[in-house]
Amino acid sequence: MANETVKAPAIKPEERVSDPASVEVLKKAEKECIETCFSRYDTQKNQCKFGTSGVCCKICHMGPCRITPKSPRGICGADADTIVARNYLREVVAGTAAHSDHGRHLVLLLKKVAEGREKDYTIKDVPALLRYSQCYGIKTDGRSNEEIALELSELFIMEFSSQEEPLKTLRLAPEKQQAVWKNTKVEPLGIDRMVVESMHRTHMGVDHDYRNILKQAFRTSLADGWGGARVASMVSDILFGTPSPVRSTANLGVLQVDTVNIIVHGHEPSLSEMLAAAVSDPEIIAYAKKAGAKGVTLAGLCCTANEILMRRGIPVAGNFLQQELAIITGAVEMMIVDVQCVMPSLPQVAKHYHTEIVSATDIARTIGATYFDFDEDNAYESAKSLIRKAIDNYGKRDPAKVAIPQYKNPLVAGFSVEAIRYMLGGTFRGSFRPLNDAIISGRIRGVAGIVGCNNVKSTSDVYTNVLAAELIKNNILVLQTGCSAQCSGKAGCLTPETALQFAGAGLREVCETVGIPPMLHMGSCVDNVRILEAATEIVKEGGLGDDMSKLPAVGVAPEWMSEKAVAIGCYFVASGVDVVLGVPFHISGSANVTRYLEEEAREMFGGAFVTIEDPIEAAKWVMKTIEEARDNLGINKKAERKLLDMKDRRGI
Ligand code: MSK
Repeated sequence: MANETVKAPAIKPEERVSDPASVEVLKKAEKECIETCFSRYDTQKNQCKFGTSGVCCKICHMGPCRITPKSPRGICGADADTIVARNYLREVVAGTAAHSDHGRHLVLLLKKVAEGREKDYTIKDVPALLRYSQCYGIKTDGRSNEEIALELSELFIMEFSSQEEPLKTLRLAPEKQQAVWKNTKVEPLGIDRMVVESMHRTHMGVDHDYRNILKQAFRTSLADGWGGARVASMVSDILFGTPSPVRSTANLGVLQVDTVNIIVHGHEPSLSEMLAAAVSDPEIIAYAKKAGAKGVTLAGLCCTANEILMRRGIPVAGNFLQQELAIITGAVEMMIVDVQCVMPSLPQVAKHYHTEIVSATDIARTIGATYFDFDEDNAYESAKSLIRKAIDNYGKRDPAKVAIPQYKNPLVAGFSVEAIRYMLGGTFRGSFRPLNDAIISGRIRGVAGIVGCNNVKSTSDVYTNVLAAELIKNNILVLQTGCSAQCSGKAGCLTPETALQFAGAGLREVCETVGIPPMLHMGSCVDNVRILEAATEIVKEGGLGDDMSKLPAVGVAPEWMSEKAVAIGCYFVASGVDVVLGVPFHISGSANVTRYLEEEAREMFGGAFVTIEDPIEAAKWVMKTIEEARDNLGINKKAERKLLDMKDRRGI
């Protein structure tokens, strides 16, 4: 069914997306007149300047008010600083709420497992349970795993509800960071309390001082990074296993023409883990064969993909901007979505094919999607019944509409902090010492975390891939998460074999010795906390300062788009790490807010934001910042900086 409202595209597919699989499918979409986020971007191109500069206030119903030089205050008297800061805090609140609600769901699942109320979920990783329990001083000797898990889950529940006590999880940070948070009065109380208080403070007529509002933004974000997201990551490890290096493949070419293809998309691992287990059940395989398929291919999109990639090596069909494209291959029987980053357009795209969009989460429904009431208490059978429904759709596939691009690349993922520690020193001598020594000696100049989404505002994946290549060439170890890690995976840069060709000599030597790639896939966007965990380990190991703000380390969000990314950026900055944004915040309408986030934050925390929309310029800034940190630490030996030329980049 062609959508006749779609106009001829003004921009070539190659300018919208960079990987060949996406180019191919986008051409198919245009040929079949199917609307995608890319064509809708064309219709939204004259984006509201009041919105992009953050000066539109619709917090009360006297408005909306818009700030201009001629009308510098809204009806209530709020100026641009107040309005921009309030809008910004609300973004941080939404991001924190999203990660933390994900964490809450997992904590409640852990509690049910501990109480023996779950038959299909178990404590899969007992060492993780013991490791994390000991972090909180929970007694482990002589107690059953269930007793320990129950106490840990109850402690985690208190992290959400604590009214007067700061989060206990803050104590996992280096002591200096904890002191900074105490002195600057940004120690968060319970996660839920922070979210509620921030919403209260941004209600009409409450907090109007932009500095006070922005300080609350950092405080709320800490309830995410050193609260809800950190808890989510730890509980995932306990229930589903701590990731360790695993090989897989990425890009739309992981779909297969002769199997039933099921894609899981979103963020939460509880259903996708069960699907990953059930998909190879002999009963399911037999059912698929009876339907005329060779079997069932399960693949992932966005961060649900990362969760099951990291633990099970399930292939990645694509990242954020490929969710509609996956359906347009015509070869997807079912896309099962949970929460976050799921486009409401999916059922609209799916109606051109036989694909069924299934929402398996009551809080995330979309018109046109089937709602499936996933029964967590009978999870395995529930997952199997969903897979059978997908298999039933196989017969409805129209072979004439199927075109799977034959592009996919091998990758290695699964670099949890535990895995990195093990790789650096083995079971008995695992430690971050070899990494610290490599940084001190200058073979590795520093570390960059490259994280975040795709955004239609730039050609997808380009910024991430150019930046990452530039940095490893200059001996900077790259840690990645989220859709950004999937960019590198699709580009073939997440294997030791390919990426080492492009790494600088020092980084290559270390990576070859230890057996790791120079770009490490550390997980989903919730797992950004693993990067902070790694930074904490480096600080604790010694020799590189006693504070994360002193480390030769920078965070970059090249193509970010979600409110979660705003919260993530804030908790990195509040942890002392400079953050480069490839896409600007909606704050340009207030010079004071901009100055606070780009300058004053550094005085408080030792880190700040900078916006650099060009990847080469960003690489130069990261290298400069890392060298300055090395100078300050007194460990610098001058290294040759070599920027990639066009030939190198094309090679990558
Ligand atoms: S899925 S938040 S597009 S990384 Fe985590 Fe990707 Fe960004 Fe969603």
